[in-house]
Amino acid sequence: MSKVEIPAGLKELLQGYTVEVLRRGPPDLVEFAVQHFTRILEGQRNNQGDKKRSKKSERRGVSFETKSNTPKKVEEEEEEEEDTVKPTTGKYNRRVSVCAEAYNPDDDEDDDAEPRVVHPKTDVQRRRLQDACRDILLFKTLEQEQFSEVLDGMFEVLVKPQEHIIDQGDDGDNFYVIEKGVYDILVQKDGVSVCVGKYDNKGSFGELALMYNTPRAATIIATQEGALWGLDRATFHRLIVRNNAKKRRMYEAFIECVPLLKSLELSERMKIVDVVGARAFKDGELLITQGDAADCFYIVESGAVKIMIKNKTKAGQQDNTEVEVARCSRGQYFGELALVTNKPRAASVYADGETKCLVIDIQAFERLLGPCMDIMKRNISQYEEQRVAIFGSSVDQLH
Ligand code: 1OR
Ligand code: 1OR
Repeated sequence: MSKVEIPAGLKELLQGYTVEVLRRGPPDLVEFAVQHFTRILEGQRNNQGDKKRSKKSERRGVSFETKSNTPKKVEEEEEEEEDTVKPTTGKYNRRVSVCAEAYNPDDDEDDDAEPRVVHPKTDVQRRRLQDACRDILLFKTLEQEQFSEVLDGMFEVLVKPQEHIIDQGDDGDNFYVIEKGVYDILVQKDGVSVCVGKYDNKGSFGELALMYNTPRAATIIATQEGALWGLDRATFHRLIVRNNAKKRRMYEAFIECVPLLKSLELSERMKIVDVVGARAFKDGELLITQGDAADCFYIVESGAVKIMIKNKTKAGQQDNTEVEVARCSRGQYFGELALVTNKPRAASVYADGETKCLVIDIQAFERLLGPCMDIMKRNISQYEEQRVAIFGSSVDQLH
């Protein structure tokens, strides 16, 4: 039998790839392998004497200081051409191909050298933009400086009724934040376009194709005149996708021990981390108001919340005092009931001490938490039993 020699370094190479797969949970293993090994190859080439490159990698991940408005040194000029990214402001300025793009945002060392895209705005525009972006979950874990770069990079897009902002299957060009307007979400099912939800004057969309280098997963159509703020793909990558790598490291351990999410694959849990926002609340702060319309779901990261329900008399009259019916602490969730039943919030929720929560919007909740629905529904049926125990059976049903 001929002796098979294992080439030096093979084991380490394969181990490195496996570790990265487990850390990042890429959607496509083959594509990720191409990107992973290409990066290693490029790293090896760069190590072989390219001084300029090694200077760059010293800066990697440290700051975003290299901006287009910073004068470049003569020695860097020859790189400038390949690093220049023209602002993409329209949906028709589409990228031709996305398949060679790196998936691992940590290794996007060239991102630092990319010019910072700035779309000038009037004071009024900037204020409107800031208002529209205040509650955007994807921006909630950015440092102040990154957030202001995002605002600089955004451009206004006015839309007309019936305009397709995004078409399912296309390459991703921009990410959009809604300033105003109502937008239908359509998804192809068995060749038929089905409306699966809508954005009503708030929220954001178009992040998935940019985060995962995938075709657009849904069609988004304006149902009336509206205003959006777009962020081009390169700037989204440089600021948001890179921040996601940090988010994954920050929340990986926590999200692993959230009981509700145990039945998900690691890669599915990481996709949740990619789209969550982190919010901090002061003692006594109101997170949810009973009777309000619902648009998000919460997981307690630290601290605790009190769930309060308006008291009802035996005759079913509501008085304004509230009764504490439950508490949630680290790892527990709340705010699912209204999303599952499509009804107003069934209770008010207050922070009990300084509290931090991860927040997921309704679209991501529906897209990513389907596999946990049975557990949630089982717990919801227990609310009903508790309700009878606390208030008796004469009051309205929760769902
Ligand atoms: P994108 O870049 O893929 C379409 O472009 C965008 O629609 C997508 O990013 C999301 O921001 C947004 N499934 C997939 N994408 C959705 C969904 C969705 N809803 C909004 N988008 N689902 C609907 C959940 C209410 C799941 C459908 C099966
Ligand atoms: P939501 O979207 O309705 C309020 O917003 C949240 O409080 C609700 O989702 C649940 O996640 C959470 N009855 C209703 N909501 C409850 C209850 C509850 N407990 C937690 N929530 N009951 C307490 C059961 C121990 C029944 C009390 C009458």
